Amino acid sequence: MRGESKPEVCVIGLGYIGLPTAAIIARANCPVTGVDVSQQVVDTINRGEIHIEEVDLDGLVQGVVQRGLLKASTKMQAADVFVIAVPTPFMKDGDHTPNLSYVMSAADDVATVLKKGDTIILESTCPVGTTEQMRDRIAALRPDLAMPGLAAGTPDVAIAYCPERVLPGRILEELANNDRSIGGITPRCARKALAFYKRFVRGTCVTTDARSAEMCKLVENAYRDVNIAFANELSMISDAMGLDVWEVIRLANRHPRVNILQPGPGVGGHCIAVDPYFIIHGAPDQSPLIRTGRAVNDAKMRHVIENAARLVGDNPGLKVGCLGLAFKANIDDFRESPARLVAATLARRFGDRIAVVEPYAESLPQEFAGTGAALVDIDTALEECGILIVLVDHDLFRAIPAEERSRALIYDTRGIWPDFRQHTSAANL
Ligand code: SAJ
Repeated sequence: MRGESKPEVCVIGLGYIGLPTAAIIARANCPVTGVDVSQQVVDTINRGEIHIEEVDLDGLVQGVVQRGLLKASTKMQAADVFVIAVPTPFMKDGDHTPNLSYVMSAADDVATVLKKGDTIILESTCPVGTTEQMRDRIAALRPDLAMPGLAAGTPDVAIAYCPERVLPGRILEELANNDRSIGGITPRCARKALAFYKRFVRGTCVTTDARSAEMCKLVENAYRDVNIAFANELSMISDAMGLDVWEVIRLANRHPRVNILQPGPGVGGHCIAVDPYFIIHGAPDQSPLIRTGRAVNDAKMRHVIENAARLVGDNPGLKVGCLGLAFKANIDDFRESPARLVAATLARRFGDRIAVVEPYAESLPQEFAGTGAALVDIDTALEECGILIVLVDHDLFRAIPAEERSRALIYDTRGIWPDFRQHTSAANL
């Protein structure tokens, strides 16, 4: 990459973050190769189509593929800048140990084509220290290249950690406009990564060291998790006391320095419910609050299942409409969703009495198979169901007028129907 010439970029991982990132870099006229392990994903993108739902992403990908700026491949390609955006789940080992195998395998692949002058940027959410671990791994594979922070003198490559902080449904807008933390293994690495992000980010890019940038990403999501836990704890206290939690929060939030988040059926998605464990795993004895936040949000899910099961069990003649499967409003993402878990648990227990309404689903997920539960549209649910359980605050549900749901018993875990809140407290179920 010399002077003002456009760097060739390789984005590894073409999922919810990698594909929009690749497309936005390509829009800035940098030639991008997206690399993914899935041949199907690669073929879809090379046709100018997309495999995920995200506002305006289809048109953008189609445009940059047609202009020859974005192509996809299952094979690693040489480039000037490598952006790694692969998943970092945790292991199902009871300890929530971070699983860095995708990151390290991407690093191994990059090492095969790496050359002097290249920049490697890790974007995946990672435990503190991962970027240095990745550097050490590449150093072992490529002893011919001087790595930053290891040898004296100017290193041959730059390595940085630069997390995204975008919200599903607003990814393209937030990728361009949000501020970013750019953490270099050395200040020189941070400057190299900064020059790259300046090409397509309008938000302020703040440089720091790699470990601080790693922790910053985890802290943002743990902060939100702990704050949602406070709201969820208040909702369970309110249920026990026969109070309307949304009314209490609405009143408290009129204080100029109070801003309580909203309770719900638990916390879902792949970030907020996962990232706090990366902090807990790194400092188990120093993180009781963050650990408790996770426990409270999981307890809220069980609390909702118990309340819903009691309501359904106490009214054996009534059909039940479960409204929503997504992990949050107005998106088509059902992974790690409390709504999906609640609905599936009810389906296993109450079989064909359960009807699920999910405007973003074409069929029910596999765990509903054989339960007798059916996917229905909202009008069918309003006609046939004597019990309605609100699990997701999709706009479609929010807009249902009071008279269309006035005959049903309602359990509104999202607080979208203020006129029916008296039914939501456990004391009234
Ligand atoms: N939720 C509540 N009550 C609230 C807010 C959210 O119950 O008041 C629930 C949602 O229903 C959902 C879960 O929390 O189940 C997570 O939703 P979210 O909107 O808080 O967050 P995500 O997972 O879509 O995106 C988060 C964002 N992080 C922060 O807001 C700190 C986003 O900016 C990050 O980029 C993203 O995680 C990520 O990729 O890490």
